[in-house]
Amino acid sequence: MHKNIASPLTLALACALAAGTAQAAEWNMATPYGDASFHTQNNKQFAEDVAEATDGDLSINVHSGGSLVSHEEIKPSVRRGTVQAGEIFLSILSNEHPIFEVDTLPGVAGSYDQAYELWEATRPMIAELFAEEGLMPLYAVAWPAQGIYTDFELTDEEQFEGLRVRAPNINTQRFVQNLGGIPTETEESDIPTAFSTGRVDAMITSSSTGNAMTAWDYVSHYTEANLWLPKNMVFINQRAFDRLDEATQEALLEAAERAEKRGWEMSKENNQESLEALQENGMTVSEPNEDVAAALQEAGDTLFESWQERADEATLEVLEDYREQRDAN
Ligand code: PCA
Repeated sequence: MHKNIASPLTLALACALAAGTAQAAEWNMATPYGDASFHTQNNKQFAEDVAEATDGDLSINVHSGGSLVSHEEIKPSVRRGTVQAGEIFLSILSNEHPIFEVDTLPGVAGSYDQAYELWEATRPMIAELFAEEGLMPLYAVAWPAQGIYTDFELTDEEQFEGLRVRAPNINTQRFVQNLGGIPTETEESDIPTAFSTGRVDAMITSSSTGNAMTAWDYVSHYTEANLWLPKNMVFINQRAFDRLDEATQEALLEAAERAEKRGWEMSKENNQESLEALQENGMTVSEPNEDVAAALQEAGDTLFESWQERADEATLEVLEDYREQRDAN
């Protein structure tokens, strides 16, 4: 009889073991971008860093290419907590708040340094909005500047007339419209199908996405329009974070900080590599001529004005502060 009654010591040991196992957490991270993307490579490195720093107490499985949930379902899923971490193209949230589209506005941040300053200036507001939904941003990384892919040499603004252009978000669609083109929003992973089925003639995206999606199969020219440097942001479910012990939380935040730094460097390097890859595969890469540059400027000005009309006071102020600081540097 006695044998079946656990001694206090055995009980204590069992509790300790149970607590030990409960501590080891396994998270899923959903991203819409494929394995060829430097963002995905950075996220995988982040997951490795976390596993190593926590001795396996927190492991994060990165599900790339929209394989876990679709792009638009990533934020809702992380909010519900069915997925613990996610990465999105921040400006797909433009319908929710104008702060989410400031990184797809022309004339705001045209270099990596400025894009990073813009992130620092907007981060508090973005973090606050995410916190209201029980979400916590971890890091954001810019894509290389956006340019224009066509299957002809872009020399003249008239060429935009009626051109069906793939765009990654609403603001870029507005921009295409301002140029006289017909925009279609298409996920990165759907780019090859959009071209092969003849749904689009051209696209706006970065050197990186052009390279990852083998743009040379569909188009011949890349015009480095240097429109803007939009960002991806990685964020997590706050409750999932709160369930981690303090040391694990710290390790996670520390790895996130490193991922952000590394990501911006990777973006710069990937831009160079991608521009080379485009050319090696027979594409012509050039800067816009005067006529095209003037048309882009005009379409950009209209875009910026319409954003200003949509934006509330607090958001305008954040942008104004950023611009003052930028111009003082
Ligand atoms: N690549 C992503 C977002 C911006 C970019 O450079 C895309 O085109 O979908």
